[in-house]
Parts: sequence; structure tokens; C-alpha cells
Amino acid sequence: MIVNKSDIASDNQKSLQDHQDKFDFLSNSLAKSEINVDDLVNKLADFQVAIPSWALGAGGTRFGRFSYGGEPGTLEQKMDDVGVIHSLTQTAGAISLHIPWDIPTDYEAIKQKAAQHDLNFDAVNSNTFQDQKDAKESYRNGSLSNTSDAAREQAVQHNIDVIEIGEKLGSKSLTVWLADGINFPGQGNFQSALQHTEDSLKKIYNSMPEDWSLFIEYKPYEPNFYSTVIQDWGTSFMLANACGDRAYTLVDLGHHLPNTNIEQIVATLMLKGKLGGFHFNDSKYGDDDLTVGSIKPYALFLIFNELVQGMQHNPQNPYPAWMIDASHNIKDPLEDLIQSLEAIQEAYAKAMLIDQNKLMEAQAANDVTLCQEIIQSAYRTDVRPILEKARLERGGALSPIKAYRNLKVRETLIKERGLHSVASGL
Ligand code: LRH
Ligand code: MN
Repeated sequence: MIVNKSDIASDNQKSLQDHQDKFDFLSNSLAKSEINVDDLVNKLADFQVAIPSWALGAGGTRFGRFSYGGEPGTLEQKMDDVGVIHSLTQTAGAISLHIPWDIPTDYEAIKQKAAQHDLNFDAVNSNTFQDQKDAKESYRNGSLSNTSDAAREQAVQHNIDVIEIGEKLGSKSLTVWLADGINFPGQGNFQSALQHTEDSLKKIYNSMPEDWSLFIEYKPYEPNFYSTVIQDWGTSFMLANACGDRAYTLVDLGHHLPNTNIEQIVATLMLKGKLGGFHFNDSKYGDDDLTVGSIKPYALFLIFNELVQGMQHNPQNPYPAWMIDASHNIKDPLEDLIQSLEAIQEAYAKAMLIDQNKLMEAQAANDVTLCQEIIQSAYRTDVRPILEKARLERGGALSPIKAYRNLKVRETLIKERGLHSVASGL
């Protein structure tokens, strides 16, 4: 299914005037605070978030999976679905592949498909948390940290294979997330597990092309429930420093113990030039992989406040990689991803309304109330007309969810693929 610009334009017609009225009102009120709204629109339009190839079908939990109908059964169909999301939102210009769930069979065809949908290949993800059927060694007791030399070598080689796949597609980064850990006290030796992991990551890092980056993703628990080798940002930061200048920490918002101050972690990593990127999602309890901004939108805003400040004041940190990492147990995966993109753009736009210099002055003066007033007035501003303008200017939908439904995308996908097609991934 292709959603073309003329379909979107005709669907926008009925709400164009209402959008323009709201946009003009917002521009005038922001102009009073010397905020150039066109600048915000351009920054948003350039802001592209990668869609995870493993989150285009109905996910599921160990308690069950509810198929959604019309799911993409091939990598080509997954890219078509990312193409639909990008056509409507104009902010999903990249896909992040997970190997071996999405090994391309025909690289030229896949690259043509990407060009057709104006998509780039963001980070490729390795998978040493599942055993492949023809694998010689098992990852039951870990991969890069495994006590078995053979198992570690197999896991390192897998990451090298993933880099080669990424190179053929034009990707420039590898994300490593390890499930490695233990379930019981005494089951393993913390120090040898960490040392094995560091030595293995160095082998992977040294096999990367000169212009590639390594993203090391941390997680406190699951699937191991007593200890995880790369459990927190500090461990990932330490390993990234041990690897080299092009190794960074990747922050998955769901990978924090309750009430962790993630915005402080972001500020710290940017100051040290080690923030590689994000896996955006939201959560109430654990790694719930829920729609971005659906549970803690203010926390997401505070994270973007640190990002905007860091992008203005930390040239030592590279431009972060923006990716979503969610799974959809009960919602239409494409609608869920569209809502997540909206929440990310909204948090970014609100954070860009903060006068960072005024805020730093108030912080230096310890004027606590003024600090709060500066950030909260930005948060309380309805920035949606700016998001609409950014989409409209690139041929996207004023309201992507409404357009998705008006254009009967899911119904068409079910007609094309049937009710029982299943997407590989989570
Ligand atoms: C681990 C994780 C990781 C992916 C997986 C699909 O929880 O966040 O980023 O490899 O989800
Ligand atoms: Mn993740």
C-alpha cells in the first residue's frame, strides 16, 4: 500500500483553514517572546526518527499475542509500512533493522525500496539473546560475557556479520543490547562476566569501519531477574570509554528502575560526549514498551530540555540517533508508531520554546520559582500547529491518525496481506 501526496492533500483540505488560524495565533503570541516560529518548523521538519523493523506487527507477551491483520510478512512489506508512516508524518525517514529477524535477501531491491519511500538505514541491531536454529553454541548462559570462549567468539562473529549487512545497506552504526546476566545470587562471577563483555565489545569495536559508531544499550533486568551485566548507564559509559571514541551509550527510556532521573543521565552523557542515541517508548512499571508520551509526557519534555541545551552547548557530543523501540500488544502498530512520533515531536517543540539563556541566568541566581515558570510555560504551550505546519510543508497529513483512518490503510493492508500474516520481531 502506497499513500500518495495527493490523497493526503485532499484529506487535509477540510482542516486547512482551522490549522492556519491556530498557527497564526501561535506565531503571533510566540513572536512576542522573540521566538521565530519558522525556525522551529524547519528544525522539526529536519528531525527524523527511525522506526524499528521489529515493531511493525502485533507484539505480545508471554501471556499471549493478538494478531492485528495485514501485518508485514517480509522486510519489503515492513519498509512499505514505514513508508506509509513517513508519508503521513514526514518524520519517520529511517528504519532500524534487527538481525537475524530482518536479513535482506536482495540488497539492491531493499535499497530501491528504501529510495522509493525516501528512507535511510539507521543503526543495525545484533541479536545474541536468542539461539538460532543452526547455531553451534547456545546463549542460555550469556553471549559476550559467556564463560565459554566458543560462545563469546560466536557472539562476536555475529556482531561482525551484522556490521557487514549494515555496510551493504549504508547504515553507519551498530546497537548492541545484551540479555546477559544471571537469575540467582552466586550463579555467576560479576567481574569475569564484565571483563569478558569488555574484551568482546573491544573486538567488535575494532572490527567496525572507521566511520561507524557503536551504541551500547543498558537495561537493569529482563530476561534475567537477579543481575544484568550491562545494567545501567554507568556500566555502558564505562564500556564505551574502554572501547574508544566512536562508542557511545544508548538510552532506552524503558530501561530504568522506577523514578530514575533520566534527564540527568542524558545531561551527564552529553557533557561527557558519550550520548549515542535513544530508544523512545514509555512505561509505568518495567520495560513496558508503551506508546511514547502515553504515561510520562512531562518526563519526556524534561529529557528534550536537556537535549536542546546539550545540542546548543555540548559540541563534544555527536548528533544523537533518534529511534523508537516499542511493541504493540493491543493497538494497530502503525497507529501506535504515529502517535509515538507525534509525542516525540511535541516534546522537542515544547523544549525548543525554552529560552535556555534566561533559564541558565535564573539557575545561576537560584531563582527557583522563575526556573520553574520558564520551563513550565513552555510545557503548557500547545505546539501542535507547529507540528502540523512541519508536516504540511513536506506534503504530510495535518492529522496523521485521521488521514490513516480516512484513507482506510489497515483495511487495505488486510485486503492485500490477509488476516493471518505475521511480522517477525517482538
Ligand atoms: C531490549 C530492547 C533492545 C532490542 C529489543 C528488541 O529490551 O530494548 O533494544 O534489541 O528490545
Ligand atoms: Mn531498546
